[in-house]
Formats: sequence, structure tokens, C-alpha cells
Amino acid sequence: PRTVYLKDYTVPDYLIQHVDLNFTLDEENTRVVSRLTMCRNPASRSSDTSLTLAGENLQLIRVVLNEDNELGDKDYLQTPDSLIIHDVPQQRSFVLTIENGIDPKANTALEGLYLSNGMLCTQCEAEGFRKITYFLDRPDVMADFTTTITADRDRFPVLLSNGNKVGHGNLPDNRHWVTWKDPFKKPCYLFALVAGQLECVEDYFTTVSGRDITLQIFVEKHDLDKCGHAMQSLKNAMAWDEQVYGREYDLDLYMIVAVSHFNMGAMENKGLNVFNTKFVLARPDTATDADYEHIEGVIGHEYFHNWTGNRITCRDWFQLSLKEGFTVFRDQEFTGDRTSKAVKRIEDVNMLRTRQFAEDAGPLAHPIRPDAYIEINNFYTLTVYEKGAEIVRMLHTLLGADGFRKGSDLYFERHDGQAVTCDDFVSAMEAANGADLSQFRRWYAQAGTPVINVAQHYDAAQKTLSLTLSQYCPPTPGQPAKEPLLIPITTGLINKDGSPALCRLQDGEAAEQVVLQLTQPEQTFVLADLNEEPIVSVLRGFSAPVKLAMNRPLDELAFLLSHDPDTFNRWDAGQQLAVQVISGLIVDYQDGSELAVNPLLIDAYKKVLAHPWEDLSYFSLLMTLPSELYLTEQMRVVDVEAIHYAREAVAKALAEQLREPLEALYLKHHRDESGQFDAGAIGRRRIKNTCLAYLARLDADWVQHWALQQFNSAKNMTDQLAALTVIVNHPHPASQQCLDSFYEQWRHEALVIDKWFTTQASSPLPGTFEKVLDLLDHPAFDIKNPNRVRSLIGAFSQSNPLHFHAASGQGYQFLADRILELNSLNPQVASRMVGALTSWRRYDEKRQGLMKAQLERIISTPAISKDVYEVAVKSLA
Ligand code: B3K
Ligand code: ZN
Repeated sequence: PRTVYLKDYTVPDYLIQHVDLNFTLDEENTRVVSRLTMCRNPASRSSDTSLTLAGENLQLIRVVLNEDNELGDKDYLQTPDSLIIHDVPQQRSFVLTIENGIDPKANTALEGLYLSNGMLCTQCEAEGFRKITYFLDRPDVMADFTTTITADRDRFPVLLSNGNKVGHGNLPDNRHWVTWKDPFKKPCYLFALVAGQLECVEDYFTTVSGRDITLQIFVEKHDLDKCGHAMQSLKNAMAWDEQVYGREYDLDLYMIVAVSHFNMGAMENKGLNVFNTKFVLARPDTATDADYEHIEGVIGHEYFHNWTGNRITCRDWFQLSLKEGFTVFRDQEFTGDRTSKAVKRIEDVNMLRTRQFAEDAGPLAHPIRPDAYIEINNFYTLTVYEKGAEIVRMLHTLLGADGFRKGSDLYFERHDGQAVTCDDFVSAMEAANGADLSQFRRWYAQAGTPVINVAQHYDAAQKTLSLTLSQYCPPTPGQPAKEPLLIPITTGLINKDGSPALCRLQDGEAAEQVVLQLTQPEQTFVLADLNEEPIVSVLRGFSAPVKLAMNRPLDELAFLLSHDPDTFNRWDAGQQLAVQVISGLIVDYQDGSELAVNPLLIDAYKKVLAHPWEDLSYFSLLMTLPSELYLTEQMRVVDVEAIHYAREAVAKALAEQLREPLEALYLKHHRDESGQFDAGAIGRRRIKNTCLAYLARLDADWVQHWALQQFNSAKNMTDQLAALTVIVNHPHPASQQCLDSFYEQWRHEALVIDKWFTTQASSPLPGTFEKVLDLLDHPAFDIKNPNRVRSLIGAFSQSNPLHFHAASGQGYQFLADRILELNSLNPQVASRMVGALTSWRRYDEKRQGLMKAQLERIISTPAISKDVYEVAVKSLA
């Protein structure tokens, strides 16, 4: 397979001004006639007069140049992935008409035009348009599109594409046609077409300048009752982007279509977003509070792309983080404003510190702007998205909210209608603020997670505190040595009595906190006017994507857990406290010693329980132990069993010793507030279910009864699923019965059945692996549906370390078998599943050998896709 390099970028040799597409739809034989108005790009430096268009799996029917010149075999060359026309006009624009056939039904890769439950839909990002017709399939070729769709009226009553509907009519033989015109120039990856038996929910939004925008959500008929939340989320997002970024919507129509078969979350096609049903459909009894939050977040994300992605797009795919990092930052802030800022920040950092840090420390580490790829779809990673958002967040921290807004305003003003680079974004931030971000730019080019060390020295005579910070970034593939980065470290001080101490840097103003700008490998900052030595609170709000190496004594962590006014650091102090205690128990477990939990931890949690919290979701997070995955990241050689049993020992000790307050809290908040989604009701459900999960560790009849009661009486999915999870994760006499009744209750709701699969695949109880094997043969399992694959195979391999990493290696073999099966059906999904094997170096020798053997087996399989090949080969390197 061929590697593509950023350093090889050249401008396109030709431009496309106008695209006129004509689709005659059929499940197995769709005809596409594409009429391209093109010209030589004046900026091109090549002297070659041929034209190469990208195209895959297309049946070419004819090629016509300038209306009447039908080209013959000798005029062009067809390769498996291109069409090369030997000679095209160089001095004036020309029209190229191409007719080709495609087979959507055979398209199980779900890229290009494909079938999902009888409806036809497209997915073109990153390079799917070439599976529809021959084209200059690169984001820096922007054109205006007119699309006419003709189809049978019964099978495809609804025909959608980007922009505005400009014409429609009936044809003989029960056929009809619709024409769509998108007035905004766009790259072909933003093209979309949807056709099928869809029903629609309609509403409107009045923009700040008084324009009425029609909003439509298209779903299958039986899902019409699950669109209300998505619609409200869209309106919230539209209002938020006006208020926070001054961005107004630009077309008169905004459409969202929900489809069941989708490789990822959603797609921001201009005016016609296509969504995974998972991020649209919600009803109180079918979707959890977390689902409600994710739907609003993803609807926001795709909406925000209209400005950060569509109006201004990427020059090339190496710049992916330009749109994704910025848009994730925007959706994170949106969700924080809509829900709880404190909780949202913790959830985002949790994900970053477990999954993205692992990526950054492993064989697939890459900068947020990668230098090279074999398959671009493999680079829609946590690094490009989540770390990319952290880089944007650091700019926000460094420049302040106003400075950042000035920068984004200038970015929109300078680059509207263009395809640009990450560097253009940073330049706009610089220019608007008169800032020098040259060192900051290294974040775009360097992979790996920097480690920050902190040393403090208090000088009682001078009343100063010296903080010496140092940075070190471990080597990553292809980057043995790193340059120092500009790292903003938000820091505050707390007096011994728990009151905040003011921070004053030399010549600075006194403030509640300061942003220390670390630019050197080691640097000392002096804080003045301190009558006593304070406790430092470093990296508040997680102000940079780094690892803080501070070995604090347990009592200092307990102090911060009680007193830090920064909600993030307060929570993190509890996490670090628990990590230290659990780490000690991991060693005890490995030594075969008894697992005795440090009373200091119990006491700290007791205090948390006694505090009158207002934000109960935040309270729930404070009560939640670090996940097994986070603990995995803290170990040199990962021991999944020791992690699981040590963490369980702590959870059980907390349940035993804090039984009374946990019970009281459960009973206090155990009420039916189904259908209420305000922060109060969500928080009450969350803390109640956190208590139930602790109490379940007591394995007592009465708790089993509580769980069963809750399961049977719940009228909302949050409570029902929380109860089911407790029942399935602990020995419970009614376990199978509950699973069966849940299945019966929800067999017609695919998204709920996904949860049913996931719950079983995630259980720590013995027999889970056998259960997963049985579920593969369950009639509801369908390897062609990515949500189902993720709910069973993904959940087992990525969220059940105890069983996936069973010493026998059966989990690894099982996963490799599934990857090979998926490889020929859906390479993108197959490649995602390889993720669970890539961290093989982190395990003991025996497991390393077993995991490696499966990776080797994968790459030596004939006809392996480049998607799977790239991930497997790089993880072995
Ligand atoms: N831009 C799409 C992701 C496309 C993934 C292609 N493999 C969704 C998003 O980030 O909004
Ligand atoms: Zn995105």
C-alpha cells in the first residue's frame, strides 16, 4: 500500500467550477451522469496535460468532452482507482460528462452510496465520493453542485440532497424526480444524497437577523416519536453559535437524516447531515441521560461544522484537526454551557487521559497534524479530535475568551469559502491578538504526552514560593527527540486553613489563579507575598494535555479533595488519592497478601458523602473510583486481574463501611422523574445509581431486591439500565430472567438491543466469554451493522479488560477472527476493532506473545484491506 506524505502536497492541476449530477436510483444498479465544468488551475506548476480523476468500484459507461466528443478507449486509461484522460484543453474551460453505474446493495463498506434498511444514503468523507463517480476527490477542490435524483415513487418517496430544492415532478411508470441546488461551493466530501421511505418532523428557527430556517429531521416511521430531543438540541446549537461565535446559519433549510447503518457518529454534509440513529433518537424510556447528552453534543458538533469545516474547510486531510479539533472544542463548550461545566470537563478529561493518552504512548502515536498516512480513515482518532480540541482550548486559555473570539472572527473573515491549513488558524489567532505563537505551533507537529514535574520551595524570610516546573516528552514513532512546548499551567494556592491564597508573580497583579507559561525544559516561577507555605493546586481545569508527575502525600490529596475551589482539581485529587491506594493493593494482590483498604480513603469518601452538594452529577463523579482503564495507564506492566480485584476491594470496603449514608442517599433520591431532563433530575438519578452500584458489592439479598425492584418499575432507560447492569455484573438469581424480559420488551428498538448486547459483553462475572460467543449466534446479532458490532465485539474487547485479556489468549483469537471476517465486509469498522490489540507491549510476556501472534496472523492474511493493514503493521513495528 502507498503512503501519502504531507510534504508532498501540491495544488490541484485542475479546478472544478460546477458539478451537475444526475442520479437514476436503483438498489443494485444506480446510474450516475456527472457533468463537470472544469479548467486548468492557473496555480498549477505541472506541465502534464492529462487529467487524472479518482474513482473506485465504478462501471464506466461513457466519457464525453465538451458535449459532443465521445472519448474512446485510446483517449483514456482506466485503473482500479482512477480514470486518466490523456489530453484535455489547457487554455479554456471545458465540460466533461461521465456516465457510470454503481451497486449500492453490494456496498457493505458503507462508504459511497449504500443501502440501510431499504433507504439509500451516502457517506463521502474522507474519500467516498470516488465510489460514486470519477472526480477530483480532494478537499481543496471546491465546486457548486446541482443534483437531480430520479427514482421509483413507492420505494423512494423522499429524495434529498444538499442545498435548496429547486424543482420536482412526476414521470411515467410511477417515477419522480427532484432537483437540488447548493449555492455554497464545497468539496465533494460534503456531498450527500438520501432516498427512501422516510417521515419527517419539522420545526423552524429564527436567526438573529430574523430569517426563518426550516428544520427537518427524517427518520423511519416508527421513530417519529423519538425526534423531539434532537430537534430541540439543534435549535439550542443554532442559538449558541450566534451568541458565542457570532455565526448565523446560511441556507433556508437544515435537514438531518437518521440511518441505522453508519460507520461513525454523524456527518456534517452541507444542509443535509446524515446521522447514526444513536445520535438522534431518544425517548425517556429508550434513551439514558448519557444518551440525551451525547445527542445534544453530536447535533451541536455537526451544526458547528457548518462554519468550522464547511464554509472554511481543510486544504488536505493532514489538516483534519483544523476542523475536528476546533469543532470538538466548540461542542464541548456548548455541552458545558447546557449542562454542568464541571462535569463536562471531567468527562472529557477522563476520556482523554484513558484513551488518548494510551494512543499517544503506543505504536500508533501521531501528531494532531499527522505527517503521513496509508488510509486517511485511520486518522479520525482521539488524537486528532480530542487532543486537537485541547490544543484549541490552550489557545483559549492563553488568549482569554475575548482574545480567542477576536481570533476566531478574523479566521472566519479571512478564510470564508477557502480550504486552509492549521497554520492559517494559528496565524489568525496571532494576528488578532498581536501574539507570537511560533513555539505553540509545535503542538501541531509533535506527538506524545509531555510529563510535567513540579518542585516547590518556600522561603519564609522572603515570603515567596518558588515553583520549578520541568517538561519532558517521551519519544514516539519517528520522533526520537522533542522540542520544548509552550504549556499553559493554570495554578492556584490554598492556605493551610483551606482558604484561598492570592497568587502574585513578580511585577504582576494579585489574582485567584495564574496561568504559568512554561516554555523551557525547566523554569522557575516565583510567587510573592505569602505569609505561610500554601498548598499548590496545579493544572487547574486541566489546562494542558499533559501528565502531572507529582507524588503528593495522601493527606495533601485529601486536603485538596475537601478544599480546592477548582472543580476539576478537587475531583482529580480524589482520583489520585484512590489511584495511590489501589496501586498499593495491586502490589498486595500480586504478592498474595490480604487487601486492606487504607482508612484515609474511606474517611475522604465519608466527607464527600457528608457534604451538601448542589450539583449531584458532580457529586457522583467525586464518588466514582478511577476506571480500570485509567488504572491500566498508571501501570508499567498491566495486570488486568490485579487491577480488577484491587479496585473491587476498595469499592467493597466503601460499600461496607459507608453503607448507611449510601443507603440513605439511594432512598432519598429514589423517585420516578421519568421524562424530566433538568440538571436536578439527571443528578438525582446519577447519584442514586452510583449508590446502588456500590451497595451491590455487598451481595446481600436486600440489595438484589432493590435492584430487581428498580429494574421492574423503571419508566426511564437510565434507571432500568443501571439496575440491569448491577444485576448482570453481580451474582443475581434473576439475572437471566431480567435479560430475557428486557429483550422481549425492547426487541423492536435496535438502539436498546445494542445496550442489551453491551451489558452482557461488559460483565466481569465468569462465563462472560462463553456468553459473548453465544451472542454472536443470536438472531439479533448482525455483523453488517456497525452499531451491533461495536455493542458486542467492541464492548468486549475495549471495555472488558478482565475477560478480553484472559491468560488463555482466547479473547485475542476471538477478536482476530472477527476482524478477519469484518475485513472483507467493512474495512473501516474492522480497522477500529484492531485497536484492542495495538497496546500489546504493555502486557506481560506471555500475553505479548499471544497478542502479537494475532496481529501477525492478521497482516499475513491475503487480501487484507489497507485500513486493517496500516493499523496492524504499525502496531507491530
Ligand atoms: N466529519 C465526520 C467524520 C467522518 C469520518 C470519516 N471516516 C464526522 C464529524 O467529525 O463530525
Ligand atoms: Zn467533526
